[in-house]
Amino acid sequence: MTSLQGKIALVTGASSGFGLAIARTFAAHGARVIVAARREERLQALRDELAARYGSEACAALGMDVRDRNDVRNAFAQIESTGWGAIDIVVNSAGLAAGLEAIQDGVFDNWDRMIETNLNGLLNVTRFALPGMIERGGGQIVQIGSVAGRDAYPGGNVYSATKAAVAMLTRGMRIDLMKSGVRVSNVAPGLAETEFSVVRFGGDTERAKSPYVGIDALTADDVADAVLWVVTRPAHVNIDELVIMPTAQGSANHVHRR
Ligand code: NDP
Ligand code: 8X3
Repeated sequence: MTSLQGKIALVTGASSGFGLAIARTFAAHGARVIVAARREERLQALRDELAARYGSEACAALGMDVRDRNDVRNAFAQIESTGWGAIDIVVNSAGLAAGLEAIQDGVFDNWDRMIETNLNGLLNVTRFALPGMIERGGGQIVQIGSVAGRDAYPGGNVYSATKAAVAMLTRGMRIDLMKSGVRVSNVAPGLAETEFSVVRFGGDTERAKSPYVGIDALTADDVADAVLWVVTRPAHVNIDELVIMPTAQGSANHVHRR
């Protein structure tokens, strides 16, 4: 097992859901975490929380819109200049679904947000993180994919396409990076109750409950636990893909509700 003690981990999407739980879990296991997202007030609160528990060097907060390449470039420059540059682990958790319309009713803005965040955003962060990892002879990138990237479902069209792209990108990265000592993994969860559906349904909190009715959905902590396992394997072990679903979910399309 590889210890996280003293390792530096950058977690995007850390203001909510999986990213938040992953940041807390990593810090609890001794990592120093850089937490990134757009809602900086949430990041500051998380930084204060982790500093109170684990010391002032446990966490750094970094406002960043992953879609904006210059923003990401500047954020990495800031990481470098403040002594947090030797990043060992990146978890690309920033992402979203927007809408659930059939393709013929698709909303262009929603398509753009999903593609720009889930794919371009993940690429931006990964591209700026990799040179340092390669120079240091190792590191790990963990993508948060989805079971939606394995199966299509009604209205999931563009969201599923972004997650299928993440899965294929991870496979391509593995081949490009296998000489470098850098590990790459795709963690693909099923239904998990976070702010994901609130975002998908544009803030409609009632509708956002509907995917989780009659099922014990995954929690963000379940996913953080899986990611912790992925990043604590010995250095010669790469978990290429890890799929995690609620017991009552058989695929992106098959859910047993009570
Ligand atoms: P949440 O909505 O709870 O969290 C999403 C996070 O992404 C937030 O921290 C948000 O922060 C951040 N984010 C969104 N857009 C941007 C952006 N442009 N720049 C920087 N950060 C951004 O959802 P989850 O935690 O559930 O989702 C995390 C990932 O897991 C996503 O990729 C999602 O697709 C995936 N996933 C979710 C599943 C689920 O059922 N919940 C299942 C499978 C995969 P902020 O708004 O502050 O920028
Ligand atoms: C999120 C899971 O099934 O809502 O990626 O698309 S699902």
